[in-house]
Amino acid sequence: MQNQPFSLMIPYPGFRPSHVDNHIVRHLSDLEGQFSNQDAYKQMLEKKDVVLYEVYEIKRPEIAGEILMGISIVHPGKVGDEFFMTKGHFHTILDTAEMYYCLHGEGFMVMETPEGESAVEPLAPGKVLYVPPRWAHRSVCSSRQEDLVTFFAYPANAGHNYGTIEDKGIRKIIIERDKGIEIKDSPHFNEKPISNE
Ligand code: PAN
Ligand code: ZN
Repeated sequence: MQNQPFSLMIPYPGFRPSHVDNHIVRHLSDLEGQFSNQDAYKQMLEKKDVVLYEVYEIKRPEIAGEILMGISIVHPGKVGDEFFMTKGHFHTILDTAEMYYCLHGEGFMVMETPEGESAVEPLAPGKVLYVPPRWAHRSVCSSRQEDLVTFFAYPANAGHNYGTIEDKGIRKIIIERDKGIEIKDSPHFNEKPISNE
């Protein structure tokens, strides 16, 4: 791994970085139990295990002092009324922040602390979002046709804790009904994982 200064391009309109070390592709099946309408989830999964989002990572040593960065692309779509989203996580080292810069699309960052505070911040091109230490974060794409594309950077030793959200869910959900886009309390927060049977 180089220890000289380096640069890369994030070309418009594809947004795939010119240098990528790791391409993560997450499917519907990776978010089992996370969408509130489990019947809609099952029906959709029976048809096709669609790709919900992709992450292009630029690797660095996962040690204090380094920064990890990359591009996250959440595709448009819904499970029932609920928009496609990332798994969402706390950082394993809770006291680590993250910054996001929205490059394309429309969406939201859904955030919460272990103490139960929650926040939902709209994302649009040009917006920089600072996720402070201790706040879990999940990106949601709310466009009908366009990907939500964000650039992110965070301390390389942060680590990811997915288990808390997998087990308890997250407090706020983003849905679309006749009235338009709504931010709602999740009906399933803090329940046991929703069974898929
Ligand atoms: C981002 C996220 C990325 C995918 O790099 O990892 O948006 O979301 P999930 O990790 O929740 O699947 C980040 O927040 N890293 O810390
Ligand atoms: Zn993170």
